[in-house]
Amino acid sequence: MSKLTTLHEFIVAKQKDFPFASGELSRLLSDIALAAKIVSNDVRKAGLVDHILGAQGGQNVQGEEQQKLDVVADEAFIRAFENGGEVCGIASEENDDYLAFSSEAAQKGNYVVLFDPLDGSSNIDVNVSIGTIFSIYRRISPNGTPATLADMLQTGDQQVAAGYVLYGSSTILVYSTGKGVNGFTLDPAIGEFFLSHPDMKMPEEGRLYSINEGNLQDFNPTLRAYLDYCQSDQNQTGKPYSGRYIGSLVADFHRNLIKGGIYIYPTVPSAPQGRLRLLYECNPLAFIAEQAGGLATDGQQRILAIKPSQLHQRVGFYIGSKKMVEKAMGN
Ligand code: AFP
Repeated sequence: MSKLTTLHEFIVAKQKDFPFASGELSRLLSDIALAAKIVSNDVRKAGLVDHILGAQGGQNVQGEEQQKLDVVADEAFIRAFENGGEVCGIASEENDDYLAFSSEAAQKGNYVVLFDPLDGSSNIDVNVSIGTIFSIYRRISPNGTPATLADMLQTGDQQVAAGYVLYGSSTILVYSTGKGVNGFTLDPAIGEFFLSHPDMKMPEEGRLYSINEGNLQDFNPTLRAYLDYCQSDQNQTGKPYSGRYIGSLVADFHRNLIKGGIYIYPTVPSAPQGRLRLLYECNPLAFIAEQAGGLATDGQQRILAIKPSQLHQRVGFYIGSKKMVEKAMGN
């Protein structure tokens, strides 16, 4: 039997690859894995809690008010970061403003984390895959002081690590520290992540396209022409591509990463800046995509080169197999 590699073993073995090999980033990644296990456990119970145990006026079995799962996930990750000692502040999809941790220990942390605790949360009630997305930067404010907005508003190219957790038919954690992409599947029986997808590469070409075609009338002519190409037999495969849209970015991205494909959420009149958030949805996935040989743009420029001006900034998003993204942009 070949030896299994746990996430912890893998993180420790790769520690020397990090630009600042003090063990801090390793511990932070382990904190993320711990929070992911807690959230995975909550997600697995969501249907039970919402529809059976909590059917009485939104209360749980102890008579306490049920919290929404995205709030539960947000709190689990914040707790892990605040207690870990490596993170001085966070920004999350769930909170209007960023959070600078107040404890002396946390202010000595060298990292900030930006994350979406539960993306695709409108899918929870219908038992469809959802995910957590995270992005890690070194702080630029002085160590020992509270985290600042400038720590949060760094360009995606400055990320030191990024990743996601997909709560699907199994729970998988995929991350990169800028030296390739690796995926780890959770064994729920023993609560351990094992290396299941080493050195992930995104195929240069694919035949899956993921887009909300309900917005078709609002797409720009270049994008409409690309969709015509996808649906015709004039593309490089000689037959129409397959449309696949889960409406859960992490799940759509993960499938396309493995099989080859493109996910597009363009700017449209109902979302003139785009729908997805630059800092904690697009940047981390763009980092993973590029590390796996794929490409991510806003339709014009690389996502990772965009200088953010706001915490919850939205952008158009084209991500996936390199040649497909280039073609969709009209190149
Ligand atoms: P929710 O978290 O509100 O479900 O949004 C999910 C999401 O951010 C992303 O995961 C989907 O790909 C995208 O929005 C779906 O948006 P549309 O419903 O407009 O297609």
